[in-house]
Amino acid sequence: MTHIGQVGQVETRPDGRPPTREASEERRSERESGRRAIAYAPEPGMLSPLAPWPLGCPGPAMHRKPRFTRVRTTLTATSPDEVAEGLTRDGYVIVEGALDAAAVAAARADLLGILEETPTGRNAFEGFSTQRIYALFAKTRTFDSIAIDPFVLGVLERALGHYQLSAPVGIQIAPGEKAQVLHRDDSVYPLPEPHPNVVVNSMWPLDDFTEANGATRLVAGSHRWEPARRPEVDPEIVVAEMPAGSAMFYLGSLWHGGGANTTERPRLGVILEYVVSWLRPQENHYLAVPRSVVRALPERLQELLGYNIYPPFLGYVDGRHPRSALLRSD
Ligand SMILES: O=C(O)CCC(=O)C(=O)O
Repeated sequence: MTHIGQVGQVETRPDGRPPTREASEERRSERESGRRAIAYAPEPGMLSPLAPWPLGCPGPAMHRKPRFTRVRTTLTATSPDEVAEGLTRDGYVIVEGALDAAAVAAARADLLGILEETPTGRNAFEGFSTQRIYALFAKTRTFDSIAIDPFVLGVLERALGHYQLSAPVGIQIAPGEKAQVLHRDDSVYPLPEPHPNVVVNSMWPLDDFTEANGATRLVAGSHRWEPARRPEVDPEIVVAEMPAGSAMFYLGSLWHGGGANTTERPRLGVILEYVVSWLRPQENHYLAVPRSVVRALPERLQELLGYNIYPPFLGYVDGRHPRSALLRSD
């Protein structure tokens, strides 16, 4: 495939330096008013906003310590059709060379600046040595063109039909971080199993992902498991080792998790998670991304951030298409 995020498509400053963060003033005031991090702090025993099991509970895959057979992945695809076929068959697909080196460098530079002001995780699921950049589209313009790239949208159309962004998050796993509990991204939705695909995630590594630095771990084929099966005993774990600039697509029903980082250097990647338009996205983009920022985005990205309807009229605002809310001054 062609490079998705070529330099020309990534916004740069007039002098060619890495992208500015248009929302930096917004962020500063958000930080000062304490609004930046997710304000919801559940009590132990309550449902975590990020894990479908009570906080303090080890999670479904940890009740019995799994032993892993490690397999390195070699799956690659070059067209949305191939990716869609791979998702159906294996639950995940890697596309190498999706971003060129300059796009990776620009994205890294931008996110590294944001990470300087980003806290580490508050629970084992987020990762106590992991930083997560939530509200990504309020903080960087680096992923605008990637989120709406025709290749990416072609994959989503095939796998989900009508979709929107759910959870766009930068994830930096620092040295010493433990492996994240295996989980399914779509388990936040209380849907009976089996159900059609409702979530597709994409991982954009900005460092080479290796087993040692915490490459994502996947249980290949687990999206086809019978309901209630858990990866408790000898799951065959695929380690998604891939060069920076790759794109990995995986279904929300695939068991997976971030790996442990046993190296001396952090591992940076970005997930752009999408969900069908008839379900609530994980992040509330209306509140996460200021309307002044959304107004300046490409229309397709506005739609993916929720300024759209699921036909015929799910999501209307005052009887109108939600795009009309962007035209109002309030
Ligand atoms: O960072 C990774 O490799 C995966 C993270 C993940 O699955 C998650 O946080 O839900």
